[in-house]
Amino acid sequence: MTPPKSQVRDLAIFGGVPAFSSELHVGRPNIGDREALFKRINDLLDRKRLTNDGPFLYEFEQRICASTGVKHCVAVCNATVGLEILAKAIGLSGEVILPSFTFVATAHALRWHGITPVFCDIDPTTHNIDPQRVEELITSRTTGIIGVHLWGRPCEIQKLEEIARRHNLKLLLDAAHAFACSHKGQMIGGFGNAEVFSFHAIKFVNAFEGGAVVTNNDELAAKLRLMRNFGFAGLDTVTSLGTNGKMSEPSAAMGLTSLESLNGFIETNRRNYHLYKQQLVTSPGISLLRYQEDEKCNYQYVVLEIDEAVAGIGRDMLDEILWAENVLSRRYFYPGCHLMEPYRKEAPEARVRLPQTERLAKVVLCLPTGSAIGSTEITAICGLIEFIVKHAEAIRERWSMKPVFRHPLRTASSLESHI
Ligand code: T4K
Repeated sequence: MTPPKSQVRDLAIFGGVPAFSSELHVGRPNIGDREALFKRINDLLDRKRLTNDGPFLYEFEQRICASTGVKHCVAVCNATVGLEILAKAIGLSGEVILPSFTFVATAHALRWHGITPVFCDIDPTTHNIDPQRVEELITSRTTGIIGVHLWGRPCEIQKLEEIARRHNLKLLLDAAHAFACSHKGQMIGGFGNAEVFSFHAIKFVNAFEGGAVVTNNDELAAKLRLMRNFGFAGLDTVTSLGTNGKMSEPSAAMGLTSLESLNGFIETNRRNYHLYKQQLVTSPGISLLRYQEDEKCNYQYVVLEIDEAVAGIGRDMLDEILWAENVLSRRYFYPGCHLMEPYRKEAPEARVRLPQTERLAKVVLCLPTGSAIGSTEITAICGLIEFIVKHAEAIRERWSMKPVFRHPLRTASSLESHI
């Protein structure tokens, strides 16, 4: 790490030495107890059971059921396939209402089946789907609603349940971010008709790649299990359409090992979050998204909102400066699904009803957290942000003179403005 900047020209974007000699990522995976993982890998190799309903898969599913209090867990190869299988198993068709401010997988899982995602605006304070707007979008073709617990903060479940009940719609919850979080004292997992977790590498609990559909509905769970395995109900009996959504034994082994470190991962995230919270107060115009700390939360995202009018610098400029310093911040979930293909071309009119989504997508920035960073890095990142905000005017004046900086991970298209 280099000493703190004293002048604007010390910023790496203007040719100075980057604050960090190696890159800090938002999604550096948490790695639990390697010995425990290696032991499991050895076991599965000795057993020669690599996938297809192995003992680690079974144990992983049992652990998820125990920790969420949900009756059934159907572990899958990733959450996107989990959402796809669930959409099919529960009979979604026609139109389904969901937020645009989410990872594109939520929408793609529907569109993959020929279902039309109807994007709904969000509540700017919660970043979650706005139930008031949902009802306006219901038509005779609507069959369901997908709420997303963005950043692990539960969406307005009761209001969505009530709307779904009144209109006879299915309610699915994309809980990709919300494993180990609770809502009104109840663990996420048992709400709606079913919920879907992600255990992708960058999630705080990972199975390399992985996901799980959880539900209290026996019939739905049985359907999901069949669909995950090509529809096989016996060695050579196929009773329904299916796909290959299975979680492999190495993934389940990693998932189990991650679960054993769950409390440690959450504690690290919580500590990181509070450090950011304490230290960002000296940067006006930079606000940190709050968690409801009287509920269980996993603190896995450090989410900023940049108020350009106050900070003197916009989100994209801040992002570019941080990348030059080797802080690889992320503009999740810019620009919003409705401005990604195929949705952008298929439903250009959606923009009109998504003002909050479009505003938020331009101001949100996620910072690195997890076990790959600690207090030294966080203090340096916060110091850097404070410096940038303090010198915002001088930075803006100098901006047109900066050398062209393009990180290899940032292609021209990732930098272009979609709006
Ligand atoms: N619903 C929601 C709301 C979601 O957020 C997601 C996924 C899904 C559904 C679908 O879940 P899965 O089907 O994936 O289970 C990532 C993840 O791929 C994705 O799982 C996640 N959400 C989304 C928010 O982020 P990218 O495009 O940001 O990943 P990438 O490759 O740029 O990685 C992020 C950073 O992490 C990089 O700076 C590099 C670092 N990294 C990444 C990996 C994979 C590592 O250091 N090591 C690694 O192994 O999408």
